[in-house]
Amino acid sequence: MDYSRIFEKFNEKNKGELVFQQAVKEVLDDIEPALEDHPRYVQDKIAERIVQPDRVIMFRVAWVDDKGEVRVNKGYRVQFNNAIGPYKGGLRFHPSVNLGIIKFLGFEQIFKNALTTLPMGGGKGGSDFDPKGKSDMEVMKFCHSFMRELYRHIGPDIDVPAGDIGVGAREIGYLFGYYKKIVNEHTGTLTGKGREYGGSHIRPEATGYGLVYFAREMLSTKGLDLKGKTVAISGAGNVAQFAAEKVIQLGGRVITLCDSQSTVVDKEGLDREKLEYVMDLKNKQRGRIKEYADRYKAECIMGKNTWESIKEVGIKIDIALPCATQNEIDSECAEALVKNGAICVAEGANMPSTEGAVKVYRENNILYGPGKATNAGGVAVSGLEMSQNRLGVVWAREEVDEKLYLIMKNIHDTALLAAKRYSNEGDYLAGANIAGFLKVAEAMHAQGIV
Ligand code: NDP
Ligand code: 2IT
Repeated sequence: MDYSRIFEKFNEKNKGELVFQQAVKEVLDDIEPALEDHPRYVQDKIAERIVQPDRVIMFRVAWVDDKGEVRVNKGYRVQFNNAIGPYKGGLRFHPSVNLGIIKFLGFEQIFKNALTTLPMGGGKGGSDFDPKGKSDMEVMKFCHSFMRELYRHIGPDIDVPAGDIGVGAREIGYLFGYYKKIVNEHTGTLTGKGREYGGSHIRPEATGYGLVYFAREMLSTKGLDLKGKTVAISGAGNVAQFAAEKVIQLGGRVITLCDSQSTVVDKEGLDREKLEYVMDLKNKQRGRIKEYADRYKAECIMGKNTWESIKEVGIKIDIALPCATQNEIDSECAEALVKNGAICVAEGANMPSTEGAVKVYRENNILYGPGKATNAGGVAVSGLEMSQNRLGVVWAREEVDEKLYLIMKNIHDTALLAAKRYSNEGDYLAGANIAGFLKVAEAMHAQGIV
């Protein structure tokens, strides 16, 4: 079987969609030994089929801004694969969003969701709408217009969207309110809802907490823990905030955060009070992270993300938690991480490391946890939110947190086991790709050629 042919053909058919190509290559590179071991998947052309979305929905989103001017954005929902459950995945609102980005995210989501062990297929959506600088009224009008089209394609057993970059509690509220209004049903068709109207405890915290639970498991395989470790985090949004909270709770020292404008470096480390300030600044005032530096006399590096800052000024760290966006760490930043003492990189963002960066981690035996395993806590608790909505119950905070921890530990152990069987011991990336793929492949095989 010539696997490079599969990728070449895929590339020809998906020209210009570079991040989608990157995500697919990463998976195809790793699953070869697992495919060789399962001739039925080769015969069924599972690899060729899994890289093609079931369905791509694109639509116009027209809305009126506060000045009365008509605005037009693009809307997307990619329903990638529902072999193991309804399509499930977030919505991203960011000016950079295009079809290739949504396809890459939807593709990653298939394997991530499979790893959670919950019955969720893969999907993703979004818009090139930029919530930054918009009033609440404008965000509401946009969300309502977005849902005016999306509602007909989603449902609790069809496709269940949630948040991602630029889509948090406020946006989910507006999206859900409009959905409920037009279908006249109060069902769990979106997750990440407020707790007052069907949301789950721990969903806001889940991605960040889950990430740190996973990092702790990785460290424990080397007899290490988080206590006293210096941690660099990128981003200052949902994932970064709660990753920081859990690191602080477990005795680590968080010294960086960033946004798309600057990085702040606080050598003393964030504490509860400083983190509460960040949460208020970002989630309520919707301000810039450099205001943190002004308030706490921290260093502020303009125009650079956390990793470029570490490369530029040389900051000693033990653990790196990229929690901003795709390809934020390139091979040079990865080299700088190694040089500055990093022993572990665990990804809160989706595909934050370039192919070159991953190569550097592998060559330097860095404990490397890939996003589709390490950030699966968010969608896992979304799955738990769906379960609670279906049952009409509310689980206690402690119960959901315990379930989240067990899911993260299981993903960790599953990835390690698959890596040992089919790839190199300790290669979490290969392990996660293989274990996620095998589950979906078996479901696709069982369901025949559809
Ligand atoms: P948010 O919108 O809450 O926060 C994103 C943060 O990253 C912001 O601080 C943003 O800065 C920063 N950022 C975005 N782009 C860049 C950039 N190019 N350079 C530097 N900083 C940047 O999103 P989330 O925290 O929800 O998502 C972060 C990552 O985690 C994404 O990759 C997402 O796909 C992934 N993820 C999210 C999950 C969730 O449950 N929310 C679950 C699993 C993964 P600014 O405000 O200036 O744009
Ligand atoms: O990338 C992701 O896993 C998310 N943005 C969360 C998806 C979800 O459905 O909760």
